[in-house]
Amino acid sequence: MAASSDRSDRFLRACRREPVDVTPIWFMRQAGRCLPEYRAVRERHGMFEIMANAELTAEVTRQPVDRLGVDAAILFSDIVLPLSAIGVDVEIKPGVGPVFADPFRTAADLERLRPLEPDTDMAPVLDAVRSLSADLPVPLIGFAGAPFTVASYFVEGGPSRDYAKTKSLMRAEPALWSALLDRLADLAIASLRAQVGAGAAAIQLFDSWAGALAPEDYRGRVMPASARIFAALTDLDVPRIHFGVGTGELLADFGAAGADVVGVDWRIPMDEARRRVGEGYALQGNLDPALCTAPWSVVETAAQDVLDRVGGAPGHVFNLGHGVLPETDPDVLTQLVDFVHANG
Ligand code: 1CP
Repeated sequence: MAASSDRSDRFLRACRREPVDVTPIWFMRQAGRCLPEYRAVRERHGMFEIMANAELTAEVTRQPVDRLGVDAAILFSDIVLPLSAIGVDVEIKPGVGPVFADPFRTAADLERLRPLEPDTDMAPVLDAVRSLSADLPVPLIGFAGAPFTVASYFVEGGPSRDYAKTKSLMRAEPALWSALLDRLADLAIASLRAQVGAGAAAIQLFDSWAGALAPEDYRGRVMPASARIFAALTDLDVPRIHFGVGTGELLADFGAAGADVVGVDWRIPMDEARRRVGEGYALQGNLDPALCTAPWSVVETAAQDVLDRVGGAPGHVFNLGHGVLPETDPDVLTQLVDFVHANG
C-alpha cells in the first residue's frame, strides 16, 4: 500500500479506489447519538435550532472527528431539512424522528414544494460547511435524503414500519408519485450542489428505507429519480456514496444509479457485496452496529472479518452497516478506529 496518503485524504482516495496507507473509517450517525458532548448541546438546543445556527452545526459536526479519530466528518443536519427550509411544517420528535403536520396526499400538495434556493433557504448550513471545510483535518461529507426515503416520511406523516400509504400512492397514482419524486430530487440536487459549492468534499445519498421495496418497484418507480440526482452532480467531481438498509437485492442497482461508492449493510458479507456490485465501485461498510454494544473481543472479531472479506482490495471505506446506536460506548468506537487503522 502506498504511504503517500494520510488522515487528510485516505477517505477520498479509497472512494476513488486509489491506494491508501491504512483503511479509512467513519461512522454513520457519528455526530449525535452516543456522544456525551452532543447530548450536552441537545439539552440546551432543539434539532432545528442547531441546524439554523452555523456555529452549533460546526461544533456538533466536529465532535466525533476530535474524539474518535475518524477519517471523515459528516455534516450535522437531517434529510428533512430541505423540506423544512422551503416552508413544509416538519418537526423532529425526540425518540421518534421526523413528523409532518400535514402529510403529502394529493396533487394540490405539490404546490407546497417550491424550488429550494440554498443561499437563502439554508444559509447557516452553508456557512457551517464553509467553516468546517476550511478548518477540519479530514474531508467533510455532505448529504441528502433520496426521494423515496424522504417521500416515505412525507407521505406517511412520520416513521413507518410497512410504508403502506407510500407504496399505495406509488402504485395507485403513478403520475403524482413521479411528480413528487421529481420535486424531491430537485430539492436534493440543489442542496447537494450547494454543499459541494461551499466545500463538501464528498456526498452521500441516504435511501435508508429503499430496501423495503420489491426490486421491480425500485428499478421502475424510484431509481430514475435517484439516478437523476447522481447525474446532476457528475460535473462536480466529488465521490458520490449511495446507501440504504436491507438493500442486498438492490446493490447492483445502487451502483448503476450513478454512485462511485456503494454502502453495504450488515446483512450481506463484503465479499458477496463485491460480487453483487461488480468491479468499478468502492464499497462502504459493513459492521453490524448492534455488535458495537458487545464486549471488545466481539467487536474485534467482527471487524477483522469485514477486513478479511475485503482482503485488502482497493476501494474500501470502513463503516457500520447503519448508524451508531445511542447506547454505544464512544470508547469502543475509538478502539475500533484504532483497530482498523492498525489492521486494515
Ligand atoms: O438528537 C436527536 O434527537 C437524535 C436523533 C437525530 C439525529 C442525531 C435525528 C432525528 N437526526 C439526526 C441527525 C442526522 N440525521 C444526521 C447527522 C449526521 C450523522 O450521521 O452523524 C444524518 C446523516 C441524518 C440523516 C437521516 N435522518 C436519515 C438517513 C440516515 C440513516 O440513519 O438512515 C434518516 C432516515 C433520518 C430521519 C431521522 N431523523 C431523526 C431520526 C431519529 C430519524 C429516523 C427515524 C426513523 O426511524 O424513521
